Amino acid sequence: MTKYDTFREEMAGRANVEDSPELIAYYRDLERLKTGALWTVANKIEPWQPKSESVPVIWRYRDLREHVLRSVRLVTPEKAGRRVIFLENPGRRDVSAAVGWLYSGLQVMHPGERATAHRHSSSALRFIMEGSGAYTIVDGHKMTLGANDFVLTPNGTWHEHGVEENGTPCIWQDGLDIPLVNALEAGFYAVHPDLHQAVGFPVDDGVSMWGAAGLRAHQAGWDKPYSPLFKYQWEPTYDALENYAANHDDNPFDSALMHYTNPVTGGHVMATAGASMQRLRPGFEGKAHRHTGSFLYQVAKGAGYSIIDGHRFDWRERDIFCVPSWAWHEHVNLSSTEDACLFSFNDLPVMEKLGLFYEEALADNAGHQPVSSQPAL
Ligand code: GTQ
Repeated sequence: MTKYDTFREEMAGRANVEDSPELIAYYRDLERLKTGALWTVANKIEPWQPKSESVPVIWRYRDLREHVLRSVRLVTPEKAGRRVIFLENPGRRDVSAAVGWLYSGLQVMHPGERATAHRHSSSALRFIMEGSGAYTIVDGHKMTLGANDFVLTPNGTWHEHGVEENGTPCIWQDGLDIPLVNALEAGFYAVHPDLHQAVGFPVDDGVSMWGAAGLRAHQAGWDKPYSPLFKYQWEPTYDALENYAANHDDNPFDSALMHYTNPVTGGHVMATAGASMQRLRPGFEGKAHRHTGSFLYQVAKGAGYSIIDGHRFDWRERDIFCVPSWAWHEHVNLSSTEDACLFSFNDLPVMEKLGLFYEEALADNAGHQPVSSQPAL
């Protein structure tokens, strides 16, 4: 844990220049030369500590679901490319981000529908919310998908999604690093020359090659910068969490938290995005901490609430909420008998690789935030 506690909220040593007629004339001259005086912007561009433009938001599934389904009657996947309702953080409308530099949306498909294959320099992931018969094809590997399954479509891979004829309407959450890739001005996009790709391997072959815990197939070789295991199924994930929770003490902030990993490296699943599943034991009341990195959570199981920057957000299954960078947060499982599970994805690989990960626990008030009586946005 890195503690970064040297911030001071005083102006000593910081820019503090008052305007004068001469200075204002000077600034105008500088502006004409496409320049500026640092002391007019220094305090803004070098904040004492991370200052997220994103606000904590909860997207409740009971509000969203009917509108997601409504889009089925309004547009086809062929015309829309992707039939997706994206999540818009009020502080990040300019870049279509759900939080920080992360994009997210809810994609819906009816039985028999499929979207064309494409690839892009953004990395993508999906978390299945409801329905049966959904599949995705990633570089010729077809995977069947059910509720709470987690799937990768890493940057540069051809991918397409669909729902089998005998399936039911399917909804899943997409997560992508589109805002980050665009901020870095590195966004490429291509449609597959044949519009669809051939399935080149047995269905779900990746799970049998890479998905066995602690074992690696003799023939397996991999040199790409993302996990070769594209699909992480719910049942083994939940089993692992239950087993871990039964044999280890609670983490004070996260109860039992496990990260989806690249089986080759043990590290994050993709170069720019990490993902986790956590189990909050019955009655768990987490303490508050904060760290850099942006997080989007989906409630995979149960009900509870999170306090994020002093606002309480009550959640239940399928709700999605975000925790902006450096926002205090603590999670609570309301049930004294049932566990609650939170899926989340994040930009931690980026923060870690760039040496920008910082974390601290709330020291005051026994580690809990005071809760505002004002509603969140
Ligand atoms: O399926 O790759 O929600 O490219 C937004 C952009 C999904 C996708 C989205 C995308 C995709």
